Amino acid sequence: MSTHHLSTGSTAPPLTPGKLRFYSMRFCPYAQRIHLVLDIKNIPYEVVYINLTHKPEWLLEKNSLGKVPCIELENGETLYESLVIADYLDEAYPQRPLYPKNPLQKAKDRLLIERFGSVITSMYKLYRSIAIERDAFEEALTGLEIYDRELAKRGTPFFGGSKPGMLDLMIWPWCERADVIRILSGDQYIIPRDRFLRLLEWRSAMKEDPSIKKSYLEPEIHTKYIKSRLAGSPQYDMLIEA
Ligand SMILES: N[C@@H](CCC(=O)N[C@@H](CS)C(=O)NCC(=O)O)C(=O)O
Repeated sequence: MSTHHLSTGSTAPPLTPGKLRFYSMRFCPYAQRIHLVLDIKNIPYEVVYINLTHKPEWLLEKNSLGKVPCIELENGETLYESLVIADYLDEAYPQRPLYPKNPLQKAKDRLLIERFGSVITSMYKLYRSIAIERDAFEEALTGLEIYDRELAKRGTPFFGGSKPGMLDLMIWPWCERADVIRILSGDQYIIPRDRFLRLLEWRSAMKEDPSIKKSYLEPEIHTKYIKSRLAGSPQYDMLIEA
């Protein structure tokens, strides 16, 4: 499969028998959630990358919202919305279960996945323009506090215990990108170590996991992509052109 992002006027590549099809965009954090689940569970899949500025006409047939991530099954059925896809994959491919077995613990993990939405909102405010606001940074840090406390409470290196679980994977893409704001706007946007000791240790441990390494990109690369987006022409194919 080509790593080039397909755009308007392209034709949808035919499905490969026995392979799950995943429509993605290399820099989309929601799509990364799905790469992480597929990689950690070792599910065979093929990726079709989508240019989201000049979308292929056929994308709307796969996802009427015109967004990635989206998956297509062998029978042509499609599913979209990262959290829905992630839960589907975890149930449909039972190897390496990602949620705790205990229903209450599972519900609590889901709650923390839902609540991470407010951190995502604050982070997007930061990236909306290069002239960022200190308030949005503080807001993002405040949103992250419950995750640091939760790690302390669990006393394990990952939210999932000794290995990353669904909660780890669903919040990771934004944590991988957390240093972008420092690179864009300076050292006053360093995440304070004394306030986020556990979360920063968790981040170091996450980076070492072989499945997480598969989709990992350095913050400098994310920054380059985000700058291109802020300038009005996202460089989707930046990695293959480099
Ligand atoms: N709630 C969706 C969000 C997905 C999303 O916003 N994807 C962006 C790329 S990062 C997208 O496809 N944007 C294209 C558009 O909105 O037209 C999910 O969780 O999957």
